[in-house]
Amino acid sequence: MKRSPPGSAGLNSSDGYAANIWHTDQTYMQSPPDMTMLRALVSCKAGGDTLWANTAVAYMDLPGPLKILADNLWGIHSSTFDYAQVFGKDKDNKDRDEKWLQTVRPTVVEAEHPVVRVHPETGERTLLVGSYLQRFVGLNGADSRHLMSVLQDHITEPENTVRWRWQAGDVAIWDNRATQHRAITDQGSQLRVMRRATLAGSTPVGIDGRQSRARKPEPEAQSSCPPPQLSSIRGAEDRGGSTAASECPSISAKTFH
Ligand SMILES: O=C(O)CCC(=O)C(=O)O
Ligand SMILES: [Fe+2]
Repeated sequence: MKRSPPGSAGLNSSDGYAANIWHTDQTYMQSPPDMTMLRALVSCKAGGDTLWANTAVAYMDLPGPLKILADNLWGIHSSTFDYAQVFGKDKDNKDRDEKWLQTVRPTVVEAEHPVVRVHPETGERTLLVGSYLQRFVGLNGADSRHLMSVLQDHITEPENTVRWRWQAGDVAIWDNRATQHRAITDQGSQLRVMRRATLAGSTPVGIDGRQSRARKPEPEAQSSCPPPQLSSIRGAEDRGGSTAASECPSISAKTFH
């Protein structure tokens, strides 16, 4: 199984970008991170909470016909989608967003995943969609968007979420194989500074045993990436830099959402 490189990065509200659309981290990778850790360095007096949704319970609670539909779907996830372009502070500044995207994601990375993933440790079925999903295999963009919002609505039902109000020093660790999350950017001009790190991930497997596959870059190019070095997380955080070789798809400190 291919494993993605781990990474670490800082998130500073003064940069004007926030991860404020529901997503599972880095699903454009063939092997998205298994776990993400987020630590608050500077928290807000009010606002700036984070929400998580349980994608295993969401699948379990789907009505039968929707389960059958989801069981048979695969999704194409792409790094070209960037939530910050939609909800960034300066959302009309396309030039700046384009440049930012070029810097943090110079390589377009795409992967095909089963919509229903079998959790490698618990055996639960989880829904693998989120904001990097561009379309479903065999469906056009319009149909994909409708269907995606049906699934997302189930995933993000309030009963299926938890919300954390951050205090400086808090650390959250989540299973990226069974959750989605998003920031709530209601802190106004208050500073919010976070540090994050991801752990290398395993390749998702669908209910029929088929594994996710890389679409871009070509699988050969991806396989030349070095194996993950968990010990490099700390060093990268200190440098504010990347843990992966520059030609590898999961490249820069700001790509890891
Ligand atoms: O800033 C947040 O609350 C969420 C950040 C996020 O999406 C992540 O660290 O993966
Ligand atoms: Fe994220």
